[in-house]
Formats: sequence, C-alpha cells, structure tokens
Amino acid sequence: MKTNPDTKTEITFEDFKAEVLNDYKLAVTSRECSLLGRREVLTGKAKFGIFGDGKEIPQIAWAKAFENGDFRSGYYRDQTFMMAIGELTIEQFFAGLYANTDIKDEPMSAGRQMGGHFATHSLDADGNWKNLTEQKNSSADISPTAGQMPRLLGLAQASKIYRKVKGIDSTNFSKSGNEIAWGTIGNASTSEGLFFETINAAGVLQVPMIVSIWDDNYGISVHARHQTTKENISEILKGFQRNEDDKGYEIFRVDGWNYPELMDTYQRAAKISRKEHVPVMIHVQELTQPQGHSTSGSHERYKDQERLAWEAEYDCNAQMRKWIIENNIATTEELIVLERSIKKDVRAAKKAAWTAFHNPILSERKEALNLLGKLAASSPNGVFIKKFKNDLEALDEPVRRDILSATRRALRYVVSESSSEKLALQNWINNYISNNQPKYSSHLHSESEHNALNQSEIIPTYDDDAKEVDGRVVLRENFDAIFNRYPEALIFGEDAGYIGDVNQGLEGLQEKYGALRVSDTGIREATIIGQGIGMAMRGLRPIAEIQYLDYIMYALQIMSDDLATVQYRTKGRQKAPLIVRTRGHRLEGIWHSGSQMGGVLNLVRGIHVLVPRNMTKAAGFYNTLLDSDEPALVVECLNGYRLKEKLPNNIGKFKTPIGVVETIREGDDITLVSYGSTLRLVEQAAKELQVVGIDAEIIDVQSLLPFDLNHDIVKSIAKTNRVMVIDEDVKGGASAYILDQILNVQNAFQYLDSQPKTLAAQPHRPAYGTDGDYFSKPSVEDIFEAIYGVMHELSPDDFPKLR
Ligand SMILES: Cc1ncc(C[n+]2csc(CCOP(=O)(O)OP(=O)(O)O)c2C)c(N)n1
Ligand SMILES: [Mg+2]
Repeated sequence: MKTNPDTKTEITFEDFKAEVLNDYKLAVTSRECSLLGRREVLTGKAKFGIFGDGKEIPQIAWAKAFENGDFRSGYYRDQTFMMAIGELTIEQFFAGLYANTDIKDEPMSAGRQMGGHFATHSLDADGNWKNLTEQKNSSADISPTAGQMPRLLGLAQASKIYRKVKGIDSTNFSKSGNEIAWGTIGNASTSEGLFFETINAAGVLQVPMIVSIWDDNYGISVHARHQTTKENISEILKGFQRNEDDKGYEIFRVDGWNYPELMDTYQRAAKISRKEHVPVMIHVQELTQPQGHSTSGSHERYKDQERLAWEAEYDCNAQMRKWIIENNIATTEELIVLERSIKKDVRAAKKAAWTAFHNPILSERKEALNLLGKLAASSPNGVFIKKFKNDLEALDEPVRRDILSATRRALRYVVSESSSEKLALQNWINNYISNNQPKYSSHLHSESEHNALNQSEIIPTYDDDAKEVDGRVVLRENFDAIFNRYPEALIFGEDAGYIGDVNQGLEGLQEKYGALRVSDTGIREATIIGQGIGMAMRGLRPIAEIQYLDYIMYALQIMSDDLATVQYRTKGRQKAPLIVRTRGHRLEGIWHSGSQMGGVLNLVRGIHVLVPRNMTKAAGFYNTLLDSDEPALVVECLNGYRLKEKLPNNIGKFKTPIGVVETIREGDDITLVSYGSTLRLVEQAAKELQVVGIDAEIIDVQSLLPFDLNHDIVKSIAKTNRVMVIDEDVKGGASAYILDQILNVQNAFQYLDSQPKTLAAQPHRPAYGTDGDYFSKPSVEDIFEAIYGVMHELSPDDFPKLR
C-alpha cells in the first residue's frame, strides 16, 4: 500500500494515473481506518482512539520526499504517513488499538502505547543496531504536546555530525549526513515553549530538519485565537526566514487539501534541507478534523455550523477526489468501485487483527476454565468456584485481567484444602503471571548484553609517585581519553566548548577535538537533552551537559517523558544511550546548592542515576557508561573540582561499577549511608565520634538508580544493628527512597536494634553564605549529634545527654 517515491519528471499518463489513484487509495484506506477505529472504541473493543483523519493528503506528499535513513519525530496524527512509507499495515493499526502485546503483530510498542503513537525498529530482538540507512525510521512518539521537538533537533544534528566529523563509523547510521529529520506538530502545540526553543536552536545550528505544522485551527476545543498571536504561526515566525545575509529557515505555506501543491512543496523542501542542511518549516494550513479530536468527545460542541460546513467541503480527501475527477484522471464511477473495495479490505484486516489479538486470550481462558472446572468438582466449595467459571465463560471479549481475577479469587475458597487440582491452579496462576508480567513491564532498561550492569569494575591504578591534582584535572584527562578512543563521542552544553565548562573539566578539548564535538550551546536545557536523545538514537555517543543540577528542572520533563521511556515504550527496539552530565549539591545559595534528588529519582525511572563522591569516581562512571547502551545521569560534586585527587595511570580505562556501594569506613556501632558531597561531612563526624567511643561504618551509595544490587547495606546492618541515612536533600526526598530500599527491598528491619533514622536538610532551599549552608543542610555537628543521640538512647550512661 506504500506510496510511490519515484519522482521522475517524465512519466506517461497511465503511470501518472496509477500513482495518483494509489495515493487516493492510501488516503481513503487511512480514513476508513479512522472511521472504523472510532467505532471499535465506541463499541468497547478498544479503550481509546486518536486518529489521523483530515491530515491524509499532506502526509502522502511528505512520504514521497522521505528517503531511507531519514527520521521522523512526530505526533499522533501521522498514521497515513506511516502507512505511506510502508511501516504500518491496516492490521497493525488495529493491533495498536486493541493493545496486542505481541511485537510481531503490534510493532509500534507491543501494546504499551495507545494507538497513534508510532515507531520503527532501530534494534533487533537482541538489542543490536539494524542498518538505519536502509530503512525508513520513526523515533517513538510520546503524548506530551511538543515533546517530540527536542529529540527532533538531535536527530537532525546527527546528520551534520556524520557529514562533518571524520573518523566515525557511520555504516549503520548515515550516508554522508544526507538524512533529514522530519518533525510534525499540531498548530496548537506550537504554543509550547519546547516548540519555540527547538525552532530557535535548529536555526542556530543549521541542521537538516523539516517541521510540518498540521494546522486545523484548533487544539481540542480551543481555537487558534487563544493559541497563536495573529492566529498564524508562520506569519509570526517570519523573522526566521533566511536571506542573502543571514542564515535561518526556509518557510513554506501550503493548503493541506491541495494535492499538487503539497507534492511540489515537499519536494522543494527536501531538496534544500538535504543538500544545504538548512532547517525548513512547512505550515500546512486549512486542514480539518472530521471526527473531532479523539474518541473522548464530539467536535459539534465547539465548532459552529459554518465551520462544520467548511470542513466538510475542504476535507483533504474530498478535495483530492474532486481534483481527480475535474482533471479527468478517473471517473466518479471508477472511484466508487475503488472506495467500495477499500471498505471491504479494511473490514477484513480489522477482523484479522481482532482474531490475532483475541485468540491467544481465548485459549488462555480455556486453560483457566478447565482448571476451574476440575477444582470445582473436587472442592466442597465447588459451587462458588463454579460461579467464577461460569462468569468467566460468559464473557464475549475476555481480557487477561478477567482470567486472573477469576482464578485468583477462586483460590481463596480452597485456602484450607489440599488437592492436586488446587496445586494445579496455583501453579498455573504463578506461571501465567510470570509469563505475562514481562509483556507489560520488561525493557525499562536495556536487556541486551551491553547493558550497564554487565560492565565490571576496573580499579583506578596509580604510579608510586602519582601526582595530586585538582579533581577537575582527573576529569579533563579522562574526557580527553574518551574523545580519543570514541570518535562518536561528543559533549555539548552551556560554556562546555570554548572555555571548557565552568569548572574547566573540558579545558583545551575544543581546540583538540573541534567545535562540533566539544561545543557551546544556547541556554536551553530541554533541547540540550533532546539534542542528546536524537543523536544517541542515531548511533552517536552524546554527553549532554546541564550546567547545574538546579537547572535540570527545565530538562526533567524531557528526561522523564522521553529519555526514560525510550526502551520501555518500544519494548527494546529503540535506544538512546545518552549520558547527562551535571554538577550539584552544596555550594552557594538557593540555586547553586540544589540536591533535589528525591524529585529526580522518582521521575526518571529508566535512567541510571549516579552520584559519585569525587571526580575519579565520576570519570569511572563515564568510562562504564560509554561501554554500555543505556542512558544515565551523572551528578558531579560541585564543590569537588578543586579538591586534590591522585591522578590514576589508567585514565580512560578504569570503571566505576553501576549499582554497587562502597564501604569507605568500617565500624561496629552504626551504619551510616550517604552519597556525594555530604560524605565528606559524614567522614569528619565519624572521626569525631570515634573520639567519644562510637565506631561508625560509612557506606557510599554511589548509584541511586539502580540501588545496591548486591544488598551490601543490609550485611553491614546485620553487623551494626543500627542505620542512619544522611542526605542534603529535603526530608522525605532521596533519604526516604534509600530507607525504603533498605527496609523493604533488603528487609533490614530484622537486624535493627534501634529505630532506623534519616537526617536530611531543612524543607526550604539552602540560604546563601556559610551560615546559610550551616543552618539549611546537615552540618558535621548535626550529624555527630544525631548519631550520638541514637547511642544515647541505647546507653544513656555511656553517652549522657549532650544538650
Ligand atoms: C503537555 C500536554 N498538555 C496537554 C495535552 C492534552 N492534549 C492532547 S492533544 C491536545 C491538543 C493538541 O492540538 P494540536 O497541537 O493542534 O493538534 P491536533 O490534535 O489539533 O492535530 C491537548 C491539549 C497533552 N497531550 N500534553
Ligand atoms: Mg490542531
């Protein structure tokens, strides 16, 4: 059903007619899918539908300009495009609607995403790259409006890197950087900051990015007059238009119902962008939304009669049909025959998709019914179990929840019986859960052999006369080794280029590796992350630098919604092994002392979160991560760049393991758990506690996500029988997370002789100055007294009250 991408200029009328009719067939097929899709939701077979009706024709024009190696980063209206490039069949469309969990039937997300969220496979089933230059690519969609924009920037920039940076093995990823990254966005979503940030950044970077704005005048019910100044996005963005003196954008405006003009526009746009690496904006106006926004409501509530009449007339499919007839390409009768056969085809494919989705569940139900029947026959409570069986049997369209709910509840009626039938049902339920849970929960992280947990530790080694250097020098030397070893590695961020970052961990490296690999960016945290995600999706190894942890808040949404979910939402068929480098924890003032780790931790599940206590540990994490295929956030200690560390002699090679804690002081009385900058205070307090006879063991967590995979902390608690978590985040933040891990995952409660405690910061942001820090975050005295207090409670005679 693909559209024909052949755009040769001289073709016969018959060829021309065949191509036009093929395009029309595609448009009508897609429309029929939308119409039937909505019915499937309204009759209860599917839960939610959001469709591409009213946007069909421009997507066919776009698909003709889209070449192998190109990437899409779009949103939920693009089903026609996906069909046109041959990456979405009718069956797959319906499989998505039903949430079929088999990736062969539902390649977009194996049922994890609601319909209308599209993806192609960049990785094979083992997590290895496919050759992306030999296929048409779509990065996996996310639902937050404009959330597709930051990633689009990186997908486009990758072409520039592959074209200009020498020495990268581009076999699987690029042919001389000739690939375009194509974005789509709804008119209303251009109101989002992410849209403007991305547009500006792409203009600065001059990357091959083409953004199509599907303009139907509305965002759900809200009219353009509430969305866009002058109600016209390309009008207000006119200042981005390039001219003879200044670089910028090429901006096109075209009506979405005008088939020949759309064809022409997309061809011209592609030519400019592919060759010259110029960003392009195509404002596709006068589009419609025939069935309203989604299955959640009807558009008659907010569109007046005049608008509805206009939409009926200017429906892009209707206009194409009219154009075909007016230009004598085909007759009305021919089109009616075609339309009838399309309806039949879509109905048949829909039915096949339903059968493929439903049959496995029916046979699972059969097994359950069989076991329930046998249990009923063998149990004195058989009458109750029979009822579960009958109710389950009576369902026309059972889902897995129905099967599990019936069998698990039935088990309660035989709790005090013992029979082979009961055992059989118990085993079946256990197997059923362990077989099915991964369908919904696998691939939060990489499951390939390259995952970060498969990397073993390599200890830093030192010459006998190893130099003591500033911590930032360890980092710089290590980054130097990284860029030398991995031509595909690159780093970018605010002040990361020319001056080599605000703490000079990259000093001199731009000069050595060039401004494309060690680069300054604008102040735009969300698109710094997006730039990294897009480049990582195309085989590069970006390190995105966020200047301070405090400002990661601007990027946290994209980290959470996009980066953290890439593996999960594609069931492991796409990856973005982006390293996010930042620096944080205590330094000065409200916004340069942030340690908002609790917030971060709870929002980025899917990304490793690493909190090295010094720069050697940090460098070791970068080395580990570059040998793995997973995204991570590394938080360097802001006050550690000028502290002295010995310079290892295996720079670039030593690796800090992920998910492994380190005991940095041994002791018998209490286990102190902490990380990052706070550790230095904890160590000082431990020295002072020793003087009064308290012997503390200190554990550096190092890796918050994943957390202490070997359960070493509980081993320490088994020895000391006491634990305190010390953290400069607010109470209930990271310290609560750590304690939950210790108590609920490691089951430490059984070893505890004292109440487990947390010591954290004041609930406000840290005040400025030395005293601001002292009164805002745990001090050495606070730590000393808190631990002393635990020992006082235990033995008031040995440790009399301090104050
Ligand atoms: C960040 C965010 N806010 C709100 C929503 C809910 N929402 C989904 S689509 C939509 C309207 C989008 O309109 P537009 O961009 O014009 O696209 P259209 O559906 O009209 O094609 C809204 C408000 C969302 N998905 N994400
Ligand atoms: Mg809209």
